[in-house]
Amino acid sequence: MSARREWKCAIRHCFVISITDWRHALGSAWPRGFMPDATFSAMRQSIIDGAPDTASGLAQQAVSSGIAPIDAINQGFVVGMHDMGDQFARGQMYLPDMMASAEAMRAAMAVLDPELKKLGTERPMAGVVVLGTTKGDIHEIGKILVGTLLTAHGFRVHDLGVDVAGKKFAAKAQELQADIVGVSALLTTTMRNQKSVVEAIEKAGLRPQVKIMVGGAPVTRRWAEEIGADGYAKDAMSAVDLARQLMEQKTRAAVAEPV
Ligand code: B12
Repeated sequence: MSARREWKCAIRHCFVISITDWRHALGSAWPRGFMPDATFSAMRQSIIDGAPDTASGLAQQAVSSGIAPIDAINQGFVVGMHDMGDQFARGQMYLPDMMASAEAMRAAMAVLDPELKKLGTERPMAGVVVLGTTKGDIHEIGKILVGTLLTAHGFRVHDLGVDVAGKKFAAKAQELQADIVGVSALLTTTMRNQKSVVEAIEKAGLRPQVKIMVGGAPVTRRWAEEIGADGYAKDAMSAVDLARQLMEQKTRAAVAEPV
């Protein structure tokens, strides 16, 4: 980390601590479930600073204050990831900075992930999803978030990880008799490999029973249509809605054509 960034980081750390102290000083003066904008800004900043301890502390603070984990993620930490990406694109941040930000995001998720998953424990099984990031691509944060929210909403998710070839998606979908395959891509170069996944699933003869959804920052609805996927979702919450719609389509098709 550059000296300038380290210095900025130290000042911000004091600011975050003082926000936390205020929260304690005010005690119950803040209603449970309320989180001031300054805390969301501090979450965002902890990602830009690549500060895992601060990110983890703020995530814990959100949990103990009764904040919906998804709000902490979407209104705080993910905003930081997007800002980080913009600064990287403008040449104001470099690869090590981006890696530090990813580390901070992981620290926050380590606290928030179990909280999100708790929501799904008492739900009936909604469907089986095989999830992964395409070949050549190692971005995983968004995909993990999608998997967590699907799990929280009753889906059984098998995450194949990153840099996954089409054949591997197809083999796992066959083995688990998956309902849905979800393919993530964060690079304009690797989103092409989403098409290879569609082709591998077709080649394995699984297309009639397996729905395919795609996502990731450069992916669009139009791209999904172009490669023959069944749907696209822009974020993790929309991915849950999409997965539910795809399950409904599967059920309707099964009723229309009984075996
Ligand atoms: C963190 C990060 C990294 C980390 C990844 C760490 C990790 N463990 O994941 C590291 C440092 C490793 C990295 C490496 C690189 N990165 Co990078 N990275 C990012 C960054 C800053 C954030 C990505 C992220 O986590 N976002 C937060 C999550 C929550 O959002 P998300 O991923 O978009 O996911 C959401 C939706 O897209 C959707 N979604 C995602 N997946 C799926 C799947 C399905 C099925 C569905 C339905 C929905 C869905 O839901 C998610 C949750 O809401 C982005 C910038 C950006 N704005 O995206 C650049 C970015 C993606 N990286 C970029 C680049 C160039 C690279 C490198 C090539 C850099 C280099 N020179 O080496 C390498 C590539 C390595 C590789 N082969 O994959 C560029 C890509 C440019 C392009 N157009 O192709 C970006 C856009 C930065 C930029 N502005 O230039 N990167």
